[in-house]
Amino acid sequence: MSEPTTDYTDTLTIPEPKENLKHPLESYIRSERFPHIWCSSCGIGTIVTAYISGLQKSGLDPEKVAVVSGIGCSGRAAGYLRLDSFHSTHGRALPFATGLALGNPELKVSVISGDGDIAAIGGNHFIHSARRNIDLNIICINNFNYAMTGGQAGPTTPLEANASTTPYGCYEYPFNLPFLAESSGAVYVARWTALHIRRLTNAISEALQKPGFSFIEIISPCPTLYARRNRLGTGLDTMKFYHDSATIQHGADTREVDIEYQKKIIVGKFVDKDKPTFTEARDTFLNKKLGDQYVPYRRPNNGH
Ligand SMILES: Cc1ncc(C[n+]2csc(CCOP(=O)(O)OP(=O)(O)O)c2C)c(N)n1
Ligand code: SF4
Ligand SMILES: [Mg+2]
Repeated sequence: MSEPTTDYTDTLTIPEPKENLKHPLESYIRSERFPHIWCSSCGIGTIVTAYISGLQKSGLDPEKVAVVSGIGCSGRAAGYLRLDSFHSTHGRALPFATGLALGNPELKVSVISGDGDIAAIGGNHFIHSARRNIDLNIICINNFNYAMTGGQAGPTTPLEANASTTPYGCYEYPFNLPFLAESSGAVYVARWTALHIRRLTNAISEALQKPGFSFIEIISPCPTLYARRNRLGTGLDTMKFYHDSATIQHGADTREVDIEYQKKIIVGKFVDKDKPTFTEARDTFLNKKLGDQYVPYRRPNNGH
């Protein structure tokens, strides 16, 4: 008996959009690039929506906002946002963003990228950008693994958690990212999960308006790799876990917000302080030293 054949042609045809039927966030999302690459019930899409809502709430002119990312599932966010954006090489989002922010001080520059990108290969850039208080807004999507490349253990994988490179469980101590950010010099530090959309949106709005180095860690479900390998269920099960395990503690001491495998997650706004940005510190210092001889950098007026 011959194998039954199935014609998938119909299901593979992407229907033409009906006239006037647009994505509700069309002005902020490059829907012409859809379908996107993210798996069903991944947390990244929800975070991108929160970013757009936070941007709208901040009142910033989208023409004066740019988004930079490195490589990874999270890094794809930059390409789907209808803003000036750049998908840089793995771990190098921060140097690119620094150049952009210093070259055009009128821009507010966000970096939206993964835990591996920001805290592993880009870790050195991270601590030095925070130390210098560069005017950047960092959104770190922490899914506890290098997702795009197959679920390897990364700098935030909790002890005991299973990853493709730690099949018996992770034995490397993970970073506590809010503590790393604060101790390196960040002026705004918060942590939320992909479940806390309203609070996350407010945090993004606040961070976008904050001069200096702001950092938001967002714990996000990766059902395809991290959750599957650890038998934690679907993305929805992960969200349920966040619902039951997250405790809001604004102003918590960042030394005490480590994340242990499948234990409580402390979230909230931990740090919000004022300090001169890199540019302000440079201008004040050189003005004092050089007086009238010092001419602060101004973007050349090239008609744009
Ligand atoms: C210099 C360099 N090293 C390694 C890679 C391979 N690589 C691409 S994405 C990725 C992991 C990304 O992990 P993360 O930043 O946590 O993002 P996620 O995919 O988890 O969202 C790696 C190692 C690369 N593209 N370039
Ligand atoms: S592999 Fe994980 S992080 Fe990447 S899109 Fe799929 S669910 Fe999301
Ligand atoms: Mg990751």
